Amino acid sequence: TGSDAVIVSTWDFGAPANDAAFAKGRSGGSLIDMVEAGVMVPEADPNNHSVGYSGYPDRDGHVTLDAVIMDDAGGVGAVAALEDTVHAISVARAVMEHTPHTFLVGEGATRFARDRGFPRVNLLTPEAEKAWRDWLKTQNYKPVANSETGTYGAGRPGTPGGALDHDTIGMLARDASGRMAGACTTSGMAFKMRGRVGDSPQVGSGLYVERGVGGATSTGLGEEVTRTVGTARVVASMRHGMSPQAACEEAARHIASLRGDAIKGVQVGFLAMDTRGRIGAFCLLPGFTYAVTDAAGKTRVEKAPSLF
Ligand code: SD4
Repeated sequence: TGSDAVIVSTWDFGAPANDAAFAKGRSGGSLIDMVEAGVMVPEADPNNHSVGYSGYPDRDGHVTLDAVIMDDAGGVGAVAALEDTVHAISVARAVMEHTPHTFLVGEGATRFARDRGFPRVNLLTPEAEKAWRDWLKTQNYKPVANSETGTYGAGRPGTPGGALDHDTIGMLARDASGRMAGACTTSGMAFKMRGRVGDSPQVGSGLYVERGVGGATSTGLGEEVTRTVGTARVVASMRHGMSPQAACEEAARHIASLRGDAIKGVQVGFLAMDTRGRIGAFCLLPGFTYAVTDAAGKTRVEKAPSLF
């Protein structure tokens, strides 16, 4: 039914992340502990080329990470263009908890990570470097829809699960009283311009959580989400009475009507959960999957309906 969902996250690789988040909650962790622990799973996964370690680099060969973490009491921390650090989400959490700010970027974010004791790690694996060198030959910058799903990370540029990956994990968690938190982390679009920041680390675009209402997260081509502040829109619709499902559909339709031909072949997916555990998911193109964990800790992967 979905009415008892406690954790949701984007894509099929969200399933093990949900399980880690659920286990963290079981062992007494807070909602923030849960979403952090959850998204750390794909961040550290060498087979996932779109989040954290082994992410595909920008066009200059640097792996740069974007992440945000948010509770429902105004707590927010984010980083963008973070380098040489595996767990961007934990650095985002440190921004929230140990600085007067909400968002650090680039060199300052990376220096902050070192100051907080996060180890310096080269994120560019030989495999990702090879994909980048292959990409340099053609420099085709067209994103591949749904490159996140299925055999993610297994392929070559231009193949499903291969390249021009722009993928992300966004996660929402709630407790029995309806309090919520969320996290979103990504290495962004493969072979992006240096300095490019997507939707993922931006509050209201990649993630939004509001006390008493619910939360939403997004995936896909970030530019199409930031144009419309997509997840703030989803949550606003929920605040005004729409179901999470109707709210996700409305936000996707809005992008489509605003952008017309410009979003042909472009994927955007929204995933939402309200404080009661009702979920919604909708995307532009078929293929967006998400993972749902219920109150008993059982996790399943679902396919979101699509506009096209
Ligand atoms: C971005 N939205 O950087 C992210 C990428 C993504 O699935 O979600 N990929 O544009």
